[in-house]
Amino acid sequence: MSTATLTTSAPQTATRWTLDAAQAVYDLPLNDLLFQAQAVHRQHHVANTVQISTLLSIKTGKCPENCSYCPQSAHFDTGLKTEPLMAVDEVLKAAQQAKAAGASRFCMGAAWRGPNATDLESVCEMVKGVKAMGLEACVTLGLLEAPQAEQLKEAGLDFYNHNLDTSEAHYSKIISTRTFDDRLKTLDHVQAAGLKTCCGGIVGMGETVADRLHMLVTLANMAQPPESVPINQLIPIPGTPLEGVEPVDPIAFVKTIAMARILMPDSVVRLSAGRETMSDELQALCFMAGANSIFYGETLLTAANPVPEKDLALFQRLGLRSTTSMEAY
Ligand code: SAM
Ligand code: DTB
Ligand code: SF4
Repeated sequence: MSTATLTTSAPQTATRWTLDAAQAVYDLPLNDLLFQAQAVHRQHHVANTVQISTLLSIKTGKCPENCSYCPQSAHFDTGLKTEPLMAVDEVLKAAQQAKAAGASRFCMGAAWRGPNATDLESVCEMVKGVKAMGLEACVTLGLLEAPQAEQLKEAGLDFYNHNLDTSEAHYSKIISTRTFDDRLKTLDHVQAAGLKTCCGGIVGMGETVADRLHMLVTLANMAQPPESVPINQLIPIPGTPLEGVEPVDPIAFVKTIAMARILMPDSVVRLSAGRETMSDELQALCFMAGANSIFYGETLLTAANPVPEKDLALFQRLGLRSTTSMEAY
């Protein structure tokens, strides 16, 4: 299949993409690509503002899935300290701190194939508490059935994070315990329940440029493209099958961000995992390419992220401001 399915129902914009069309834009000289991405960005978003989300791992490790990139898979020995599902009040304490630090969204991640009924009830309590603080709530719990998505919606959830992670063709080289189709089904349930989707992927897992573009084209051609598109750079985790993979060329990474911006003009594009090892200059290029969200706080789920002070200094140097107040820091 050289193009993703074209859909006509409820499009977010009139734009629909083929792989060839995306490749032609990708192949433009870098300055032309960045210029186009920045132009699209300014037509659809407020320039120089960045939305900030803070992550918390509410259940850590011992995951039955075998995602080759993940420190939390029970299939690999990564030396990770595992933790059962956190108590609701502990999670809400962390949410309060994230709010005080200036986050506008609190994202809770659990290392499950999918939640069971008891765990989902606890997560719904967490969502209600986070919403009561005036924060947006996002969770990422693995595969969901339709009634589970509806239950989360009723609890007040705003976003469900569920990444495609890579192209359909590359997917089975990275994960064998579930299929690309399983992921799409969960996204359908999430959207049918009226939740917003946060869905993107990882760059740097040995995939080709065509794989990256194919993933983005698949997202852009969804009846409703994801409202939020996280682009992660692989954090190579010792003990995982991908620990020694060739690092991605930083310019190719910037070009991937620019393509996400051009293919999904209305979506918020999040410069996600991997910022810890990125220079300020590389991050600046990513913002120029149309990234307008980050994860904020010194830990992602289990891996390191820049400390808040470093991000605030970067924002100041680049003249960026958060879409919420960061005065608390
Ligand atoms: N278990 C749920 C799932 O897989 O959907 C939620 C948690 S999972 C850790 C969320 C996302 O984190 C993955 O889809 C992947 O994009 C990202 N991720 C995990 N490990 C990563 C790594 N080493 N480098 C970059 N991104 C990573
Ligand atoms: C996403 O795309 N990236 C975040 C969030 N969604 C859940 C997670 C990144 C995880 C990086 C590895 C870790 O912290 O364990
Ligand atoms: Fe489990 Fe999610 Fe990690 Fe895959 S990415 S091993 S599903 S926590």
